[in-house]
Amino acid sequence: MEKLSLSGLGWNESFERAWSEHVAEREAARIVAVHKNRYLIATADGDMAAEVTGRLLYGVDSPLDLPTVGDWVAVQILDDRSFAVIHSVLPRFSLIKRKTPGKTIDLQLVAANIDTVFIVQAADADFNLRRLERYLVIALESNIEPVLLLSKIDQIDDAALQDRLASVAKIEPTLSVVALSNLTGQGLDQLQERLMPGRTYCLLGSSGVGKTTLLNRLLGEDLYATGEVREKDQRGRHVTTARQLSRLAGGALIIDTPGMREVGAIGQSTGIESAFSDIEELAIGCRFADCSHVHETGCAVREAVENGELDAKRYENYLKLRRESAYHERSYLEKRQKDKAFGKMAKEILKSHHKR
Ligand SMILES: Nc1nc2c(ncn2[C@@H]2O[C@H](COP(=O)(O)OP(=O)(O)OP(=O)(O)O)[C@@H](O)[C@H]2O)c(=O)[nH]1
Ligand SMILES: [Mg+2]
Ligand SMILES: [Zn+2]
Repeated sequence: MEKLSLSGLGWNESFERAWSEHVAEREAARIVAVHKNRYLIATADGDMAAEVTGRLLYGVDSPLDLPTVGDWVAVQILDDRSFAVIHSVLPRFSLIKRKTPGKTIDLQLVAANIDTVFIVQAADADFNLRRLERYLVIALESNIEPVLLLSKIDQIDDAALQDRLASVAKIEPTLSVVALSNLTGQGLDQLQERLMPGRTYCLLGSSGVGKTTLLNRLLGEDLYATGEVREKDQRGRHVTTARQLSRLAGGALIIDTPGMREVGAIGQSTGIESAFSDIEELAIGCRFADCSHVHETGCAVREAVENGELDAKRYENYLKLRRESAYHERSYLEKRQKDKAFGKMAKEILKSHHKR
């Protein structure tokens, strides 16, 4: 085809002006909260409601490409500056994903552009090393620095606390831990010292461990609802129901999330390798390079379990996570492929209808 200049197509000065405005109208904003297809965004001009353009909504390859809390987006702010349209999502430097809870096998975005994950575990009954390992996998899969916040230390005595700290150090010697109580304020200074202006932190943990109570303490006011966990009433279990980004007076940004009922693994082989680096290291000594550490002879990992060098429960959790993560990933990819094949078939049928 012959090349035309834009003016040959009818482009004129007025379009030129409109175009430069059109481009200049894009502003950067950060997603503060998501509710179905509605977003709350923070802009240089304050917070406002926003929606994504139809083009973004229907043009994305997967829902994972739609904005989530913590995302940076390019928006166009409309006339009265109370509403904005989201045109695109900027590349993320990190992304927290998890398997959707329950039987459905799908990926769910938790938060984007996170510098540090605060894994919150209560020092009382909630404390569980195997669950801690699962959270570590989630953080490390995305190369995010994890920090363990051991909450409710007012509920246990010092000997029990030292015991907990020692058991964490045994599985993850380099993991930073802050032991704190929202009740007495103990440990909060230590946490405050870690919070850097402009950095984004994400609170992850079971329901009732005190994530929102902690956020309120950091905010210096009871801005968000907190409450007792009602064990029997599953529906009313979570006090926090939505993910939300808050800005602290010192300039740090912190995302509160609803408690996770289960921490399923999906497509997280890298995270598992990082969270179980001790096992990966032992594996160098296995006779076979592709040793699965399950039944092979000359397996250095199993040998370490047998002689007590590697905790059997940790080893079992490693195998379980590896199986689960791979199984869920396979099912997820199969489902995506079916969806895609269906989409392709639908398009072809539509095309053949048009031809007639
Ligand atoms: N003893 C004690 N109680 C605490 C502490 N922190 C929080 N709590 C209590 O624990 C209960 C749950 O606290 P929340 O902050 O709502 O817990 P959450 O982690 O936000 O829970 P979800 O929003 O459901 O995920 C509340 O009754 C709090 O008062 C603490 O350090 N010590
Ligand atoms: Mg909460
Ligand atoms: Zn092995």
